[in-house]
Amino acid sequence: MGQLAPESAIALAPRLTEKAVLSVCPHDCPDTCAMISHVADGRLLRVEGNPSHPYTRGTLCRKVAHYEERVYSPDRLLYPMVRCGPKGSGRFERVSWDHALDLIADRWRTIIAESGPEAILPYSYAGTMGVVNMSACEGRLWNRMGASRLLRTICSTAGEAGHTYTMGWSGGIDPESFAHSKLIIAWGTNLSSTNVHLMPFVREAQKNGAKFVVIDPFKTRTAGSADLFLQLKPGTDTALALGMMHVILEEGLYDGDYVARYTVGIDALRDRAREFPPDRVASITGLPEDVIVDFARSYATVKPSAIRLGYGLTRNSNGGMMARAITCLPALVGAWRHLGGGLLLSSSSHFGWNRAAVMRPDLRPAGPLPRAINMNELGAALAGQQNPPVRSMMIWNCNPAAVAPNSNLVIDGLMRDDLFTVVHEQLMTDTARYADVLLPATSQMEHLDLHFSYGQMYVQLNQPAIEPLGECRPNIDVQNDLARRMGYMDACFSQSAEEVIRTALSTDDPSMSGVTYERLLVEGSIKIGADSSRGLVKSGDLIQTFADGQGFRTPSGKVEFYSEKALEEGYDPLPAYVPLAESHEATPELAREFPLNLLSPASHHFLNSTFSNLPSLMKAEKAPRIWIHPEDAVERDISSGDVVRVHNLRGEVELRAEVSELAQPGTVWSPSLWWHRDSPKGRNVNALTSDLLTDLGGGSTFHTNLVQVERKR
Ligand SMILES: Nc1nc2c(c(=O)[nH]1)N[C@H]1C(S)=C(S)[C@@H](COP(=O)(O)OP(=O)(O)OC[C@H]3O[C@@H](n4cnc5c(=O)[nH]c(N)nc54)[C@H](O)[C@@H]3O)O[C@H]1N2
Ligand SMILES: Nc1nc2c(c(=O)[nH]1)N[C@H]1C(S)=C(S)[C@@H](COP(=O)(O)OP(=O)(O)OC[C@H]3O[C@@H](n4cnc5c(=O)[nH]c(N)nc54)[C@H](O)[C@@H]3O)O[C@H]1N2
Ligand SMILES: [Mo]
Repeated sequence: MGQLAPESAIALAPRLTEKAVLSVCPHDCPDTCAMISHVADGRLLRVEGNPSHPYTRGTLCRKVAHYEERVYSPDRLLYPMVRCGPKGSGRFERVSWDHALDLIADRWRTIIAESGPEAILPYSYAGTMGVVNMSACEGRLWNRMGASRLLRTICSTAGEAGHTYTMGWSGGIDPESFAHSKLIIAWGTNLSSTNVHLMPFVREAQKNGAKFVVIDPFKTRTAGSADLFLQLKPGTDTALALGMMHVILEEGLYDGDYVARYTVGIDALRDRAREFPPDRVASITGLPEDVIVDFARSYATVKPSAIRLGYGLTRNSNGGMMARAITCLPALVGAWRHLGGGLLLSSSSHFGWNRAAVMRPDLRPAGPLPRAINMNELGAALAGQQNPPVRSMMIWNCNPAAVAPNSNLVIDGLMRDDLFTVVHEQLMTDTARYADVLLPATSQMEHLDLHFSYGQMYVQLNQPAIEPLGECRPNIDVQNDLARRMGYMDACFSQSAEEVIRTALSTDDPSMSGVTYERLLVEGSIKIGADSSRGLVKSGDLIQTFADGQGFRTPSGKVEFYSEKALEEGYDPLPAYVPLAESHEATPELAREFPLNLLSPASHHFLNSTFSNLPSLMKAEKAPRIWIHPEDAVERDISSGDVVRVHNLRGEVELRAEVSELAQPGTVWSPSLWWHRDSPKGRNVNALTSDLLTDLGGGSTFHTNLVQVERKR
């Protein structure tokens, strides 16, 4: 009694060295939160959302709120290691950095001499979204080497391609302007889980009388707070959009002046929309006819109206066309005219940073571009008769064993004995287990980086809060070191993180005017577009450019309902509805055996496969689960809590059933993403997902899968 445990004594001692550091959440999320990291005695104590940041507004999501759990996770890798057991066994022994990097460079030199540099495949995505540790590392080394190019298509390219045929680029409105809207539509996006910091702006608008509409095949958390929830059949959004256009055009509710001045192809669009009268759209989407008509009328008449277009819905075989069709709507009704009106898919192309100087495409060897491999087709690329075969991969910022579709095929590839795999990671992930050489990476708390955003309009600087754990090194340092060992002596391979950041900011693009490294050091965060023709300062400014038709970058300079460019590139020049590639309509035989449509969108407590290893968040997410409608459950004798076997021709997984009317009959919903490590039978939902590509943009189709579900006996 009375004796303090040593830890408590430390806890009571004054923390003379406690400091607060300006940080940025680096993860693949539209919010890109401004954080304050509190550090004492060289240790991260806690993080908080920066209260003075206009978009973060002092709150963090549940995942990041205890970031110290992730930084000090027992899964952290601390030293370089080489494999000492069979592939995939997870058995490694510690080596020095010099040994590991020499081994890699030697092996690559041999492969390049025998098979050429295309036999090497860099594989990365957005584990961190920093300019230094993402962007620079995607370009420089691999361009200089002439390695295979990776098409980074897993997330956003289908949406961007569809949006771009209509608008000429993927820019849109400032999310902060949503507060001024009178009608907000979350179309195929689960904002309350995936874009948490937009919700206060939605709530503010609702308080001022706005109606909030959610369009989703599943009744998500977000749908729970909607004034109107449209639970359509999956993959039918283009038909809904065309049905809305039908009503708007037939009833003369469109903005004739805006359409005449700033759009092309209205007559062709009218003809196409005529093919989609409300009764036909009702039978395609499963929505009642009167609901479709009423919704179309509200969309056309309530002003201003803002659409938040999700990347989620575009992960369907017909997802590019969904974005193409939906992006036509705001121009038709003149929504772009008003503050609080328009559409937002992504804000990333508003940031006019010096991409070429960071990525260095000019470093590529002369001659034709190296071959491209679509990251969604990794399994096939590793299995196929490629010429040359992929003999080595370096993987960083990504966990393809867990996140890529058709994971059984991916894992077969990673198991290849003749594949030399280098993984640079923070954690012992599912992918890290297949490495031949495993390198430890610093976390955001341990390195310097610069961040733009795909969901808001601020440039932000992340300053390191603590020293690197163990022997961890940032991506940029490791890649620079590898480049020099390969004999690439270009000056960029000696750049520090700060120099990369200064390079990114060295531009006269008006969106970036006034953004300097020195200011960022002090202020942490600066909104883009001080005197920009394409950016913005106040939430209204960008709108002005779309309002007077200046913001469109198509060949005609207008919103293209009819796209000559799409036609030239082999696509329908108009928005076109095509049923899902795996569906009762398109593949009736497959659907007899596998009658249920599986959607596998983002989960609330994980971020793709990040955070899925942390006990507190695993507990909150409960178990790998699947939601199934009571009708489908009764037929299969399934009750909530039962373990079910879910399978198709690609694989099988075991999940826990949630029998619930949140799902609709014929559609099941299983949020992503648990690690294979923590999934029953060692396989997560991606054992079922398709590696088919989207109609536009070569994107992923994580929601276009037919499966069968049965109770495990
Ligand atoms: N908590 C959390 N936040 C995240 C992520 C995460 O994993 N967890 N991931 C981050 C990343 S990388 C991204 S890209 C974004 C993604 O964020 P979102 O764009 O919100 O994407 P998802 O959650 O995958 O899917 C959104 C919704 O699309 C619905 N959907 C599926 N098919 C269709 C369809 O045919 N039509 C319609 N209308 N809806 C459909 C799904 O039911 C789902 O509710 O979120 C980011 N934020
Ligand atoms: N079934 C299903 N699968 C999906 C999706 C889905 O909706 N359903 N969503 C897809 C989408 S939208 C996306 S964007 C992808 C995302 O897939 P990934 O890009 O693989 O994203 P994460 O799962 O977050 O894994 C990122 C990894 O990067 C590591 N990392 C973080 N920071 C650093 C760093 O500084 N250096 C290094 N070397 N490593 C770092 C993390 O530890 C983590 O293991 O997943 C896709 N997979
Ligand atoms: Mo994503």
